[in-house]
Amino acid sequence: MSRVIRLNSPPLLAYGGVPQHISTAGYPEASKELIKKGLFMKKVLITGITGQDGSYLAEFLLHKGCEVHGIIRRASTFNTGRIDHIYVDPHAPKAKLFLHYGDLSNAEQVSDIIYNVRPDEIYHLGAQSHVRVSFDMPEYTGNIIALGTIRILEIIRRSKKSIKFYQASSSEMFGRSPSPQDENTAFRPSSPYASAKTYAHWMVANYREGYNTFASSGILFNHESPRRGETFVTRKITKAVANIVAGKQKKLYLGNLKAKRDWGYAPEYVEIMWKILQQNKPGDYVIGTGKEHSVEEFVALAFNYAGLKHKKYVKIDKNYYRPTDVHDSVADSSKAREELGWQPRVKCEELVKIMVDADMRAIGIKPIGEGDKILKKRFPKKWWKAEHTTGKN
Ligand code: NDP
Ligand code: GDR
Repeated sequence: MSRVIRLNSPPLLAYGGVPQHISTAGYPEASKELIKKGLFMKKVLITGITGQDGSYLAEFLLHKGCEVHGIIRRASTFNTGRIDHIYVDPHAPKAKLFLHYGDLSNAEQVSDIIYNVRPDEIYHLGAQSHVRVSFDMPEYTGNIIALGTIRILEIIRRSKKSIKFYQASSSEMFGRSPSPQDENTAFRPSSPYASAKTYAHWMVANYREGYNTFASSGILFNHESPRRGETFVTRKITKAVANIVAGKQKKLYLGNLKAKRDWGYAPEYVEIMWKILQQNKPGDYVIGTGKEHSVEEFVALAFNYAGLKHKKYVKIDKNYYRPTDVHDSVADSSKAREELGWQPRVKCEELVKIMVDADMRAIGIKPIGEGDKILKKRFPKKWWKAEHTTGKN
């Protein structure tokens, strides 16, 4: 069924209405900040708000004084653990965060949400984001990542409102192209996930060139945090270390230890997403630290930090291998450095400590504490309130 989206018509109040007041609920920095930066009541929509990046981004944009809307999926168990600490009842006069049920597989639903919210900016982070899982579910992964992106781009194109669009592109699109990789490196995707992201990435470029859509892509390299999903390798490792110290786990089963990745710290990466959309012109930006480590090095760093010898605990399970894997991956972020002032503050060795400390705290044992010190030193004006998925600090 075709549907005409008239974003210039008055907003519908189907979702409890859009409050027309300013609130800085829990974010006292926001009022000064939003006046200074001219972000007065900017309305943003985030797909994937319940994920690692979406949760940090929501917190960052609230801190910036925006009214934040997010799309969540209906689930039989709670899937809002990463944003519970910023959620307030939408009826509360100070509410600035609003959640809407939707799924990226359903264009009509997504268009209804965009029509109702009338956002100034859309941050499109929703995805089946697990590369290994994409080999098991290639069609679903393509539907959500590739077609899900097209669905939103089409809604923007048909609307009468100018909406800036951010696409969560991935270093996985480079696949086996030699490192370091920049905006001109050829894409050689080597998984269903990477192929779907590449399709979406090129469609974003098409809409930018063909329809003048303000659509930008951040080609982000791996970024991690205590809020990282527990089946991604870094979090799987840091959680295992905490569990082993607590006597709750005996072994850690992993796949390819030789693969290398450029691992950064997630809160820094969501700050740059925002910055990408504040530029005068849309474009593509490669974002990473420029340093790589193997999975085995990450393992050794995490176990050593806790005073453990990793070889005693780590076992290989071939089931975690992928039919094709990316062997190494290093960003050349020169363009972002020059145009956006990108300068990552957290090194991989420090990231490991931040994550192990958070996992220790989460299971109720005393953290070693170096990670906490790194956070204090690097982020004196820290804008996020919870380190961990559960919101516990
Ligand atoms: P997560 O897996 O943590 O979060 C993915 C989000 O997408 C979740 O909110 C999830 O909802 C939502 N989602 C999944 N499927 C659907 C669907 N069918 N409809 C609506 N929402 C859906 O990913 P990250 O936060 O780590 O990554 C954010 C984005 O950035 C992703 O697009 C990812 O591919 C990309 N990316 C990530 C990098 C990284 O290192 N983290 C690097 C480069 C790109 P639910 O909570 O219900 O599952
Ligand atoms: P990646 O992250 O595939 O780079 O995608 P992941 O942490 O899943 O894998 C990194 C590397 O570790 C190897 N590995 C294992 N991986 C997992 N998940 N589990 C294991 O037990 C294991 N053992 C070894 C993998 O083979 C791989 O080489 C992430 C996601 O966030 C994507 O959405 C994003 O686009 C890219 O980063 C950039």
